[in-house]
Amino acid sequence: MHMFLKCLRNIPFKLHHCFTLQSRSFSITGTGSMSEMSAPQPLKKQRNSNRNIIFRPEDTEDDFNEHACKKVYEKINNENNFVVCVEGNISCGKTTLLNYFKDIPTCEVIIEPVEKWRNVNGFNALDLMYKDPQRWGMALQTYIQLTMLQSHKNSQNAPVKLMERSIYSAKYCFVDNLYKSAKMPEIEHIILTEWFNWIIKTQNIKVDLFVYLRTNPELLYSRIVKRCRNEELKISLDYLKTLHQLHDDWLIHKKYDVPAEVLVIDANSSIEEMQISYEKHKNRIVAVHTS
Ligand code: TTP
Ligand code: MG
Repeated sequence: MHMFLKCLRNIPFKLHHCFTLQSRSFSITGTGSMSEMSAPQPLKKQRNSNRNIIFRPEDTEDDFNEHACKKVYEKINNENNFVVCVEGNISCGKTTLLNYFKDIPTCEVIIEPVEKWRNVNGFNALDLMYKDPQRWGMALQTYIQLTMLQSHKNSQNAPVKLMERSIYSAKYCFVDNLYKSAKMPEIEHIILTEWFNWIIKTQNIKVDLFVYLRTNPELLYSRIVKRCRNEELKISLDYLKTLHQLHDDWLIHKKYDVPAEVLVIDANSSIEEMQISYEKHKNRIVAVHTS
């Protein structure tokens, strides 16, 4: 609690912000930092069902990000738990971004359950899928859909929950790609889609912001070769280009449902340069200033 209050003291308040931690609620209004504020007021809970999609292709990255940032603050103002899903092609740096923010006290980080996919009671479902997608694509994607649902539904223990991927990218990018590339029979695609639609309709999956780490497939290919995850040695540049297009179609061209704002970050730089970019976007992603 002490750490949390210390952290709140440094938040710049242009708007009205509300956070809840465990049973305590705070409402903070004004234009200075919290240290200049009067004692915290009890939180009046408000709900906002507005899920506007705000990206416009003509926006520059900064225009767009400013717009997204305003929406993010409005969400935090209206709902005191905030969920961010970090998206992007294989090896674009999602885990690295999550690790970078994991020590912020107001932030809870959920790393993708890829280790579970590599060990399903002793079976490596990821490896099986790469070796024979026609045979094992359905099994892997069913399991991924389950584990992503579990990550979404885990109780939230901090004001900001930062997740690697979402149930949406598993469906719109990976499941649909298997089907479109004739590696998944139609009946399996229909069944997975029915499952997905039912989950979305009934399970109240909350996402407030997608952070899209957009990276050139050529660069991803060289990173995948370097990091050398055994299962992924079969990945081709063409596969990465197709997935890149699907992420763009979903998060930029909005060809599929995008149930939250999208913040696009160019992720083509070195880790050191990316850290500068994370700092630049920190307030937008985790909605706190700790510096
Ligand atoms: P990613 O979900 O892209 O995770 P990553 O750890 O590789 O990415 P980053 O370096 O940015 O943190 O992929 C993990 C592996 O799982 C990868 O081989 C692709 C595969 N995968 C599927 O086959 N189907 C899916 O639905 C998902 C989400 C991943
Ligand atoms: Mg990862």
